[in-house]
Amino acid sequence: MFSALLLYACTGNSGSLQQGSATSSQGQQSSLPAVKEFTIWAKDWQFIPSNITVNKGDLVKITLVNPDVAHGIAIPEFGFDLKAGAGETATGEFTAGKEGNYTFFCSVYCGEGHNGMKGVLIVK
Ligand SMILES: [Cu+2]
Repeated sequence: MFSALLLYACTGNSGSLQQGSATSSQGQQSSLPAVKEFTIWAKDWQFIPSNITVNKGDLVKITLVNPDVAHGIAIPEFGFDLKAGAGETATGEFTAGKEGNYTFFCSVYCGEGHNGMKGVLIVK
C-alpha cells in the first residue's frame, strides 16, 4: 500500500494534491500509424496496380514482384527506391508524411518501355 502511494507520487503530478482526479484522460497513443500493404507487380512495362491510395501518416509497405526482368519502384518525395532482380521480390516501406499526388516510376532500366513505366501514389 505504501509502495503504491510512492508509485503514484512518482508518476503523478508531484506538487498537486488533487489525487481524486487522477484519471488518465490524456490521449493514450491512439495515433499509432496505420499500416497499408500493397503488392505491386512490375511486368510488361506496367505497374499493377498503378494507382495506390493511402492516408497521410500511414506506414506504407510495398512488395515489388518482378516476374520477368529487373525493375525498381521509386518515389523520390519520400526517399523511397526499391529494386528487385529478374524473377525476384523485394519489400520496403516508408511513411507517407505529406498529402498530394506523387508519381512513382521504374528505377531500373528495363528496356524500351522503361520511361513510360509509371504509377501514382495518392496521399489523402
Ligand atoms: Cu525500368
